[in-house]
Amino acid sequence: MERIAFRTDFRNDVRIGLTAEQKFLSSKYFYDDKGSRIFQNIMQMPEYYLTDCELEIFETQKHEIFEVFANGDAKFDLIELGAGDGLKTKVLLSHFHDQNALFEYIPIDISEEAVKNLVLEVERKLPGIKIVGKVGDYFKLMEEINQYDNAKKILLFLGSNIGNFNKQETLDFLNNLKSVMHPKDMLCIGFDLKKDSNIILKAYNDPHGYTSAFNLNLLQRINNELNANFNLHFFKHHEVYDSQTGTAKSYLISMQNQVVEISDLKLNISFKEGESIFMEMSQKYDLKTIKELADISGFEIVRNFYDERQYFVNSIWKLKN
Ligand code: AVJ
Repeated sequence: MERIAFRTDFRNDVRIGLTAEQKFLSSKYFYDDKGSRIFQNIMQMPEYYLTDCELEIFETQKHEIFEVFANGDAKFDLIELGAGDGLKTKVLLSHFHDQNALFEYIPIDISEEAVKNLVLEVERKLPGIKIVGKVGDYFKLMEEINQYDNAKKILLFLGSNIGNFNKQETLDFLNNLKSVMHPKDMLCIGFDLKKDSNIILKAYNDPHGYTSAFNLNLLQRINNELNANFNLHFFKHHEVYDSQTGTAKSYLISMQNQVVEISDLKLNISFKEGESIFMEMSQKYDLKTIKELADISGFEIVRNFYDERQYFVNSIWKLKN
């Protein structure tokens, strides 16, 4: 396993976010080792349908997916951005392996623990598969990806991770990917689709408390890493979904007037009762938006794979001719 050097902007971003008029923190900081573990709990709850849908797509359509990826030549590198525990990807790996595909799997994740476990799992359960795990921030990984230039590249960005980006970040991200892609390369993106708001709200406001713990863990991380004194009991998780725009948003609401000290930043932050910190957005899409997104960022859709209920799509893109 390799560790990619990356500059962490955590301090700066926390300062900027918590001194803004509408306080905010970036959900990309959710994934320390503890946060990654909580996210694995989220993925296992029945309410979080996204994982089940994508797993269903892979299990039922792995043959077609392989045909599209291989497109005649069975040699490629599979690079996964934000691989996490790689649970869903393993279904594909195992099938590709059975097809005697010549591929290398390069999972990249911000959590060292997650990458270590994934590499061990794959080596144990799928012996013979070439795997090189990398720890790092995939926002800064484009040069890294560029090294894999001998074979065709398949870039995987699964789980609707893209939903965490706002419009501009999405376009920047796609542009960056485009700059490291060649005509034969493909990009497979998981998009969560618009659906009944109750289903979405249940996935992000679960009765088990995992989503709440996931959000609060970022305050704990600020306590640990920047010597702050957030009292996690004084904040409550709150979820909203706008069915018109398809945007789900997570907030932490201050339950009382309070002042939090962040020693390392020499900063006191006051909260009014009811004041919110915007924590995360999870965008939901429709096919029209996905087509437009591909089009304006210079891609074309090769094929879309849906689950039975059409809750989710894995959309496979290549560079526009
Ligand atoms: C990992 C970004 C896809 O937004 O659905 C799950 C993260 N947040 N529950 C999502 C998340 C709250 C998740 N992504």
